[in-house]
Amino acid sequence: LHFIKQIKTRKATRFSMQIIFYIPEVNHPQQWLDALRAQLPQATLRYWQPGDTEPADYAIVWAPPLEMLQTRNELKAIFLLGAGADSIMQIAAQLPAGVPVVRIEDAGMGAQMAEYVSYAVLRYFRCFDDYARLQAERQWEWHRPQERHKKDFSVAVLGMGVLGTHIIAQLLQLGFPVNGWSRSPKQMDGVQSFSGSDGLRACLSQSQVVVCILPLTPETTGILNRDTLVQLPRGAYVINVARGKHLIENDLLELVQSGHIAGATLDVFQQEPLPPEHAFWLEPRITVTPHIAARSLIQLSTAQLGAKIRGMAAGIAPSGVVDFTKGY
Ligand code: NDP
Ligand code: OXD
Repeated sequence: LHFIKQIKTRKATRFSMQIIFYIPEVNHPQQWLDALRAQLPQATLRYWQPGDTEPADYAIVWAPPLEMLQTRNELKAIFLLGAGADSIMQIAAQLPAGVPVVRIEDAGMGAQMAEYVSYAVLRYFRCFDDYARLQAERQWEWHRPQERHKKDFSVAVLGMGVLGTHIIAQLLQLGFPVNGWSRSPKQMDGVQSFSGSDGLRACLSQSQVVVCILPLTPETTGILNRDTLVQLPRGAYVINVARGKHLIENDLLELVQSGHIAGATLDVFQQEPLPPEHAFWLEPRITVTPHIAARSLIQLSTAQLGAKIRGMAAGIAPSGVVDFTKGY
């Protein structure tokens, strides 16, 4: 009987799905592991430690050490715990060839992004940033530039993918005209669609706010720079919720100081955490948040991962596979 049990256990171990998992300690790995185990009770999940070369079917990762993935040709997929694939793309050449990389799609991030951006746009439209400064000076002052009408306060949304679409829907609901820019032209009700570099110029020149929600790729790195930002009308605003490397920070600072850009709300930076000596901290027209525009939510993200992995095990290809040629 003991012998039969042993064979059964061995078989179960051999045939059970093996998943290796890694996120940096600060991101609470245990909470993620517990939620993933609830989603995938049939799987054997382990937190990857240096030196672990035991086989695995899937890897679920955020900011993984290269050593974890480099030689794992046996993987059926690498799942990211976030929407952006830029950091994994940086090590793409060293990843096992042919293993798909799958990112999180929405899973509650769309709603968070829409809230963050709407809040910032309303703040600028209603001049709440000016009132905050006036309060600091104890000034009771009606600040009325000219009357502002939403129809004259267009928002350019760079990136019309999963998250950009949520932002656009919310802005339209609030009554702001939206100009969208994407690689391929889009048909979206109520949105003027632009693409290409001429399209970017046209899109910016008719927008009072620019929102960046692009993936970081070689083509989009540094896309918010002096040349593009001066295409916005004087007094426009910048919101970056994508990646810090989209923005040339000194160019923005100079344009804010010259008055061409009236204010900026930035969630992402060239260097994170933003160094204490960075000029953005002390510039009253720049609002800084610590990369929180949209967090990967544990319950919704693990539910999505569980569904995709169960689907793959049943032969269904997952959505959200990163296109290595496009870089996102
Ligand atoms: P998607 O891949 O769904 O959408 C990307 C969009 O960008 C698409 O519309 C795409 O065009 C467009 N695009 C890509 N390259 C270009 C280009 N060269 N020129 C014009 N348009 C381009 O991504 P998501 O919406 O899911 O996420 C976007 C980014 O948001 C992530 O990559 C990540 O960096 C960032 N992010 C930031 C977070 C934060 O908290 N700050 C949280 C989560 C994500 P097309 O439709 O034609 O393919
Ligand atoms: C992401 C992020 O890409 O959190 O998901 O920035």
